[in-house]
Amino acid sequence: VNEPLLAALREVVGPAHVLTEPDVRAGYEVDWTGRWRGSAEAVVRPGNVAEVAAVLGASAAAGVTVVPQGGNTGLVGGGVPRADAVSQIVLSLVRLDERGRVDGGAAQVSAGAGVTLTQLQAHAGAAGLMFAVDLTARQSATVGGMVATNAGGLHVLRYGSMRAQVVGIEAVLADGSVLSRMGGLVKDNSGYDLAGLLCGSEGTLAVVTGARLRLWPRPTHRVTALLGLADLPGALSVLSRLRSLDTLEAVEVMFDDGIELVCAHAQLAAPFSQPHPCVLVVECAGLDDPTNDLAGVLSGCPEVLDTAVASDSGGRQRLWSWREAHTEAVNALGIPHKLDVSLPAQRMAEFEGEVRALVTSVALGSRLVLWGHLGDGNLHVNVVGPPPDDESVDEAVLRLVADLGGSISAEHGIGVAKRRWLSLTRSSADVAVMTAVKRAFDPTGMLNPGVLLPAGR
Ligand code: S2G
Ligand code: ZN
Repeated sequence: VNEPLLAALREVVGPAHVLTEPDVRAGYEVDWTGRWRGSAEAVVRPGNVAEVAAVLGASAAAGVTVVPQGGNTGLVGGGVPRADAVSQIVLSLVRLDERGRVDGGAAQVSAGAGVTLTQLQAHAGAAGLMFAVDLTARQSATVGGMVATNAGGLHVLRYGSMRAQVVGIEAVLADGSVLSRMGGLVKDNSGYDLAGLLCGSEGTLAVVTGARLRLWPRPTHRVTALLGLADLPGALSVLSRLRSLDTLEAVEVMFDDGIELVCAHAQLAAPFSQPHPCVLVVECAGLDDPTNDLAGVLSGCPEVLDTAVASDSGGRQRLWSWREAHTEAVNALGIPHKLDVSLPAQRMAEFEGEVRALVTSVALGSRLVLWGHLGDGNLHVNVVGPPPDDESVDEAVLRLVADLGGSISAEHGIGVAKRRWLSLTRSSADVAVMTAVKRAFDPTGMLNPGVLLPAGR
């Protein structure tokens, strides 16, 4: 144990916020799926930006590395201690949970890195506005982690990912200096887009401590439809027609085997009187009731075999329940190999067929569950069966995705999980530039080493 470091950290944040007991640290040291874990000298919880800077200073002086952590809902091992690191601390941002006053005139709000998505959504709602990013981990996911991973979620097709919501950012650099660009200027072309660069940087360039975020008009009408279809090609043709609706906010896809698993795990009744191979969750929202517009488009879609529609909040929640329960149902089966991939629209149907055959041949007897954000060309490929350290199925699926012109990580980021396959999606020129940027921000490699960039960068 590095007593001088612990003493210095206690000096900065107070003894109560330097957690060293193994059972107290445990929840911070393992990821949500149980696949990624490591051991930290301590979990440190600074209460403000100055303390974050001082923690980084003490860490640099002691030569330990730092794993920044928000809500610990990440899925690629990027927010928990590395399994193979010798001296590292977890820097938890949860105490930076300040919410600024909502600026209705600019439709913006400042939020600390530790503010949860649910808290932010409620804060914006109370001011009659809406924060646009929504994802199933909303109770725990925090603003800082969502910025660091450029989180996507359920509304990307209408509002974009987290980067599109970030107007400004506050972050502490490895040398303890503070980058503060929270003024909320919508137009500021005075040089490199540092806020945009830190979105998706996964804790490797700086520690995000706050963000200035865009808010949107809060729709007064919302309608959800569950659609039963025969296959993915049918779902894709319905999607193309749905895109004519300017109120379209979500088009999520599920398959019958995933729905069956979810019904068993979450004790849910089946969504329709008979199972359908492919099911879409479609949601439209606006300042007028979009139900008739949606019904109009669907009436022109012969591919739709079954429909359930709701516009009241309880009814909508019920129609979302099968989609929202996928992650937990898969986690309950065992430690999943989670591949979060995106495909060009015209390759999506081909990919579905090939990935099912591929997983059967590479990991016979394993369980494959597919679901995702069809509107973004993003599928979550989850395989339960192979032990965590047997990554043959991960490699096979990611190579198939790359062959079809897709990305090995659509929204979850690279983290530790996908690092070895970065070159499938990024050119050597990309990696060289990203490495140069990393070196410029974090010359000693103190910030989240082992994440995103190839070893030794
Ligand atoms: C989703 C959540 C995490 C997972 O359901 O949209 O991004 O299980 C996922 O892949
Ligand atoms: Zn997702």
